[in-house]
Amino acid sequence: MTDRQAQTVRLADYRPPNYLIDHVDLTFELAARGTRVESSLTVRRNGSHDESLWLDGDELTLESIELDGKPLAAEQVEERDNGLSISGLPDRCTLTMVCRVDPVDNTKLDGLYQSSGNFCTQCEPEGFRRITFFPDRPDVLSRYRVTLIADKASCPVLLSNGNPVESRDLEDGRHLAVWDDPHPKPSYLFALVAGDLKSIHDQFTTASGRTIDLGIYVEPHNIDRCDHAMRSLIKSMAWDEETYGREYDLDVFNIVAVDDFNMGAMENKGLNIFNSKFILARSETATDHDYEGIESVVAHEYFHNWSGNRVTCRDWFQLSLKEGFTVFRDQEFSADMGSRAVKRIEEVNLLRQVQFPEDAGPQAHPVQPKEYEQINNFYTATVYNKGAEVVRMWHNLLGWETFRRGTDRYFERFDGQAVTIEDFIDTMAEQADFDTAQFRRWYDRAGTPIVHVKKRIEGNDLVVDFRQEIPAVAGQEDDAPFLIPLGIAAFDRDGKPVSLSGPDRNGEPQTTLVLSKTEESRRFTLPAGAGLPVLSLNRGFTAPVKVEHDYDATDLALLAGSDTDEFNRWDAYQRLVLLTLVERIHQAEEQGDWPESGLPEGLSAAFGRLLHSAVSTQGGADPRFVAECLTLPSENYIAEQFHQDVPVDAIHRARVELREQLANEWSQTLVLAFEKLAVDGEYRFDGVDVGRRALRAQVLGYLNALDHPAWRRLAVEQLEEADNMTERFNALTALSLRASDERDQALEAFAEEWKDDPLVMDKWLALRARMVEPDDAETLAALEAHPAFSIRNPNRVRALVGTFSRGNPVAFHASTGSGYRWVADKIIEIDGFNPQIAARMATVFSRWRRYDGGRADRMRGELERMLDRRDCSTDLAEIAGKALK
Ligand code: 0A1
Ligand code: ZN
Repeated sequence: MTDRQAQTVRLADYRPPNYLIDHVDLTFELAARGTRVESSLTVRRNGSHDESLWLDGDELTLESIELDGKPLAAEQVEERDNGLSISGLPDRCTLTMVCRVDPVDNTKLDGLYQSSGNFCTQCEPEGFRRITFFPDRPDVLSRYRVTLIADKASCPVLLSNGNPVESRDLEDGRHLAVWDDPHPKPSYLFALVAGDLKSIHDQFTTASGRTIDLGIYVEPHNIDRCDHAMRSLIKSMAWDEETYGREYDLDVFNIVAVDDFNMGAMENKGLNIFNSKFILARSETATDHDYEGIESVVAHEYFHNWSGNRVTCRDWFQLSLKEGFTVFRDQEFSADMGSRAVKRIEEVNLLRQVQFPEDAGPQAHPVQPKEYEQINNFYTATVYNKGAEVVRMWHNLLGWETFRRGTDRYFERFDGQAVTIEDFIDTMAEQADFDTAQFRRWYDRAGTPIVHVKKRIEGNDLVVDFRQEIPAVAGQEDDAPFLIPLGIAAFDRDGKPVSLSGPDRNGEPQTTLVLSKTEESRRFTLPAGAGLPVLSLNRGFTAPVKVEHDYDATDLALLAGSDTDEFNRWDAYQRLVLLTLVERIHQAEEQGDWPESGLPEGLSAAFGRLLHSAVSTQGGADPRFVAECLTLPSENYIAEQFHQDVPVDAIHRARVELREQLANEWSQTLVLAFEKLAVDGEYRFDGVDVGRRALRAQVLGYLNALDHPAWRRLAVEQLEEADNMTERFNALTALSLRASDERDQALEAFAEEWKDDPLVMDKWLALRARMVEPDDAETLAALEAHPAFSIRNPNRVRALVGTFSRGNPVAFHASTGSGYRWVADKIIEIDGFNPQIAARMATVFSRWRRYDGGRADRMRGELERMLDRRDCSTDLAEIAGKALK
């Protein structure tokens, strides 16, 4: 077995820090090897005690340590492998230390490292201890002054947090810059960047009239790809002032893009560092989807300046305090910038496809986790996205104005402090007229509640029965009910709204029920003579729950066409598709061979209606919304409908077949739509054009699901003629659906054309990863050996290994186990130099128990192989260990 020490950290064990650090003075003499870090900490005893001061440290070489200018007595310092313990300190003192670190060898991309030869840092959550010894916990807030010294020729740019205060040349060819951050901050928000970068600049004038200098720094060859990020930043700054009354608080705001980054981006105070994927865009190389990602991640990091930085987290169990809230804020920003309904659909898709599965498996944890082994493993969809849903419920239950009063109060009360989820809840609860104690369960109990809904007629009344089912997950078994806000409406057989509790101000008969008991019924009086209506439930996805209701295809088709809630119209259509697919798969299982089934009438008609609505000249539907509807549920989401023995191959087959049937039936209309939706003129990233391109991509995909040279020609023409990556890549994707010479030539030409552009090649790698056939070891080996791939770069790993394991279920789950083996091999290799990424990749094995015996055994075997290594990281060990428990 291993010699690793799994240490569980528990929320219940939280103790305030016994020393505080008011000021931190740092001087860096940067070098690829042997960077010298001098730190001077003003230490203050917190309370009255005689305990030692603990300073975290990881892979550091300590050269010297002094107390108030004198060497520390040897018996006062105890160096352990994870830090320093210092005893016998006065109430106040200054500790000065010199450490050495080797950025060039830092393959974990955590702490101070190099990306393309430039120096950069990542400190959240526990990277600062890899730079210098420090009480590396978010409840120690300090003012930082940072001096950077580096060779001027190779590092002309020197950046850190706060405002620039000095810069000058030194005599030895080096230069120096001093940065001062007046806002006390936890160490995880520290950052520095030094390197050969080019920048674009703009300004923003705040509501109170201060001018902020904005800069975006990138490697010189990317300088023509920064404009969209800058526009996004300026929009975010304006939005946070208008929406939340939050102004920016330093003289400068800088963003740096780096190619090697474990996550999306990081909100370091005044110096956000980004994965270049979320900054760089020009229309020739980035897709609409990339443009949207950039807009929302730039906003997310910017919004953290208040929700995260000014008001920060007491400890890492409070991570969702900043992440859930900030995701909610960035979601609303994006909704305001584009289509609200489409944004909501995307959010719910992510929740259902990533968070619900996480919440149903061995990695399930509450929005506020109660314990962890490796905090890096808790940057999850639950903490981020379910956390955002919980904030959204606060918003929906309180109403915008009251919610805003609550957030004002929260920012005012806790400005400059490190606080807890409890503090947020208490502040919001002051404004609330519902049972906030019961609402708190959303933070404490893992698992997705299921709401079973039944309807019946009693006399003239419609009676709706609700039953909450709270599934047992990851050791949590209590089934006390949640407080669930559930949007509901009813429609008659002609699709007309039926008044439930009297029309509200909009004349809309919908209402939001607040469910709070395990079983409860609601009674509504119906208009005389009304029959049993069709229910529209959880409208707009008011609660992150699963709704179980006995819908038949007729009900769903009716809602798909008539629901006044756009989100639920989409949801009804998706349910209708799922119903058809699941039925076919069950039939196949029962019959023992594949059923000959025609295209169901209702589904076909709904498909045609949607398509027509998008091309009709008068009052047509938003093409973007139609594109979302026509997107078939992913194989993974279909798999979620099966609890045991997931029929991987049947799911694939059913989905492919249905796509062909729909395309066959509607090919004329699809071709018409393809022509009508053409976008003229120069590329514009705006709602109208993005929507047209999105629907056109779906249409081209359906057409190319058919084996027809004419439709392939449409794709090849688009690939050759379009001047933007969105349309070119959509064409390539459509071609990739079937084997053909055109496909092979196009893939090869594309790779040749973009071989020097890593972000574009990531798209290509991901597309290729999706196309790999089961047991095709040769292709996997070729992709791995392809010059575009590098196992050291997280973006490349996500593109190839991530997409193969999550986006190609048939090959990943090949019954021989070849897919599992290949992915596990990669994970083990990656674990040797970047455990965070290895652990993330490994979560795809978590739910092995849902697969048939042979597959389950093989997946379990791979988890054991990952775990049973002497040098398995604690990151990977936590994930694999939980999966095997
Ligand atoms: N706070 C960042 C996410 C982040 C977390 C960890 C990182 O490195 C291990 C990097 C970024 C955000 O929410 O954007
Ligand atoms: Zn965040």
